[in-house]
Amino acid sequence: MTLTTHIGSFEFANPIMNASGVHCLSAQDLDELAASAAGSFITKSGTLEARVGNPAPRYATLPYGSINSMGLPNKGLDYYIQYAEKFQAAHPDQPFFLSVAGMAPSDYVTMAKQIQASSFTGLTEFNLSCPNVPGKPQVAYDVEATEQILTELFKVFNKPAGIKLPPYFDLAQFDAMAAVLNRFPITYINSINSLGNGLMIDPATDTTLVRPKGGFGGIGGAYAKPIALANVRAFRERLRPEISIVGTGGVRNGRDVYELILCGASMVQVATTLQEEGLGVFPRLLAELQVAMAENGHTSLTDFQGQLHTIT
Ligand code: FMN
Repeated sequence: MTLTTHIGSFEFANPIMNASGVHCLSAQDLDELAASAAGSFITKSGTLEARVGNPAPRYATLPYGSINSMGLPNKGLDYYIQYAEKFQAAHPDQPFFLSVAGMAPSDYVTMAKQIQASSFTGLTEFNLSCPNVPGKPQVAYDVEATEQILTELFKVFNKPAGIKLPPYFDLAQFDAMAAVLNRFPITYINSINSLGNGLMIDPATDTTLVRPKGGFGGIGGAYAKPIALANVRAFRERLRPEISIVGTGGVRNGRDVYELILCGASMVQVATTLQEEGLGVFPRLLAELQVAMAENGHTSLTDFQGQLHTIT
């Protein structure tokens, strides 16, 4: 059985990795991911300046997942570019992902120029979907703003690029966003970011579980799974076949990984379950994925990737 997968021209030994935001803030975190069973890793979304993020409590474990309002705490883009250059030089055969997020539309172009000028040749993920920075909307809910950002970005950037998207809920949104994405030289999309602006209440105190934004926060974990499957499937049906999909959201076991691939994902990311379980989640998910594949008679990911059956 082989678990090899591809995003653009990059090959990975297996399709399971962290999602940006969990176990990826510092060089030590990233080194630990790189040495783990994961097929690749991605950095925390870096912003132009380092950020401390929102006041605590800003993460809570829920019965079926998590709520977070971290507010993009990170060490700043320079830190992650330096890490990426150094790691790449030491491990040229281990491709990985650099995530970046803008505080304003112009930030994306500034960051793209910096990465373009660096020696990093891996995959850059432009996060257009963070729900947790007070006063900043999730850019990719605005089709025109997204198109403008991508237009400016691809004038200065020609390295492999991915776009992290928020969850969409209406087929017209998939049509509109896919039409825009298809016009740009995008290597992959990543669906989905957290379900933005959920609210959870502590029954003992009638109080919100997180402090920022009056308790509103991004929801991850099992709550996100059906939405993630639908987003991966809907984009796979609409995007140019050369644009790969990273499926993120709701992964708790190997069958969840299998289903995201069945919907069209080439790579699968895990946030909440990694946060709850630690790095041991990767060998567990890999073993469970192989069981799910064997049960269905598959020996490689391409045997079933994108081959969801529907009822006719
Ligand atoms: N997504 C990003 O693109 N950039 C981030 O910096 C980021 N930070 C996160 C921090 C935490 C604590 C969590 C739980 C999620 C964060 N996310 C971020 C979203 C995750 O990458 C992921 O898209 C989302 O949680 C859904 O996956 P899950 O169901 O496995 O949690």
